Amino acid sequence: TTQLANKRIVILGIGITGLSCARFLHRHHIAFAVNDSRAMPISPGDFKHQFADNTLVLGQWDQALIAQADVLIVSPGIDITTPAISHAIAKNCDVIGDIELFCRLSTTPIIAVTGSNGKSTVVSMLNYVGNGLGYHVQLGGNIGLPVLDQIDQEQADFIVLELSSFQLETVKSMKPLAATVLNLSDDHLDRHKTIENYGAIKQSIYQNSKYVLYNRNDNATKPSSCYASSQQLSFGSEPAQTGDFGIAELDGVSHLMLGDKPLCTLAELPLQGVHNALNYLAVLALGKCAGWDLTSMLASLMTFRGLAHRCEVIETNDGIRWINDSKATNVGATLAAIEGLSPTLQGNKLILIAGGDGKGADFSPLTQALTQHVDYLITIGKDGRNIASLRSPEQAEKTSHLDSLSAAVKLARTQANAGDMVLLSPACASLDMFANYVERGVVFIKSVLTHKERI
Ligand code: UMA
Ligand code: ADP
Repeated sequence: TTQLANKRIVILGIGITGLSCARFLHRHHIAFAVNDSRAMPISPGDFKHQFADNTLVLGQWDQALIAQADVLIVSPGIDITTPAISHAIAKNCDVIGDIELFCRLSTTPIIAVTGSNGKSTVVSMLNYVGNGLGYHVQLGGNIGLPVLDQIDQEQADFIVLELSSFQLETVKSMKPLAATVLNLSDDHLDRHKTIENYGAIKQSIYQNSKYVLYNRNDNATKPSSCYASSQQLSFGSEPAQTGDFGIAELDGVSHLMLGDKPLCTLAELPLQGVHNALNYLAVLALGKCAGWDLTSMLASLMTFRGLAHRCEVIETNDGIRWINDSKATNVGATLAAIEGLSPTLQGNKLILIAGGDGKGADFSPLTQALTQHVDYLITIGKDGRNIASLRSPEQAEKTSHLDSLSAAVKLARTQANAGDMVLLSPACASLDMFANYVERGVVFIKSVLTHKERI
């Protein structure tokens, strides 16, 4: 931490990340100031209690404070191109995030995961498997565990980092042991503007990584030529070459494969759907890069249950398959849910509840799935009508826009019979109607269960 001594440090944002940065600096007796543009993200009394006489400025960007900073530690949700901030940043100011600070201070080998979808699932599986194998593995980043909260603990064997595009924007000196971009689909374009820009930010995770893992089915994840010095390996949904991971039919049964070596059947894996098969392959490939034993990883993966709000089945006794996929906050996740789950319908109906804040995304990649696999579409939220407009004119009677999620559940209940599936997979962020995707998922579950009690 000597590199921070005598520097004027300003933390922008006092959410989960800002608080962890403040706690870290305070633990190390390094002075700092905090600036948050919202009126009351923390009470001044609480701040003083935790951080003594360090400065707190709330309610607006303090351009004078920002202008005199040597180091600016920016929270991921804050766009530094915001004029009030960008104009104030001095030329020689070191603009970083908590992840960059962690990378400068830690020597723990990093397994770094990004992508539009599957990050939390993949990093949770890696954490589960690595610890199950007897390694001391830490988990941090966008999953909601700020890394600086972990840095002063006993050194781990590995740290698994879930990294968002927002976090990658301020990372400069990370040298991962292994890094992957799982996939790329429209997301966060309200901030990153173009898919090309968003993709380039995601690919920066490959910089200085010993091993680079990409998705053969998604060209945007293939490392651009500037990352050619890393050792590359890949995963994909078709048979793979030696050293790569894939899926192959052996005697009519689908298997996860390493080259021509079968690893296990898809049917025996706890998480179903092609997207989850790819997630398993990514975990096995990253674990292999870390030197973890493949057979032990496979055994461990058999007991990993999925995370809540990701294609999660709600237990009811009404015979309807209610699925909570509230974490589907972009088009790619909803497409994966519809395509992954519709083969299990076996002639029954799929009723989809979608909509919310689309974050500037183009919904048209959903058109085929919405017209061919979805029997009844119920939309909600700010951009719900844009999704509804993708249905064909003949489907107008089986397309409704409603103003609440509980009303959507009620309508779904009138449309569904035993065996049918009702899927909440919004393809949108929840922030126009809910605090976050967790609250949206909880409201959905409660509405489904309340309904059940009335039956
Ligand atoms: N703030 C301002 N002005 C602004 C915007 C924010 O002052 O214009 C302040 C807020 O008042 C608040 C603070 O900044 O006090 C919040 O900072 P933040 O938005 O960076 O949120 P954190 O609480 O620090 O959480 C962040 C990630 N949030 C975002 O990227 C938006 C969390 O990911 C992450 O878990 C956490 O750091 C720990 O790493 C959330 C997320 O939605 C789950 N991520 C996106 C996603 O997964 O799609 C990228
Ligand atoms: P992230 O952390 O990237 O948001 P999650 O594991 O939380 O990823 O899953 C988010 C959403 O994406 C869920 O709806 C989930 O079902 C879906 N999903 C998970 N893995 C994939 C994948 N490999 N491809 C597409 N969608 C996926």
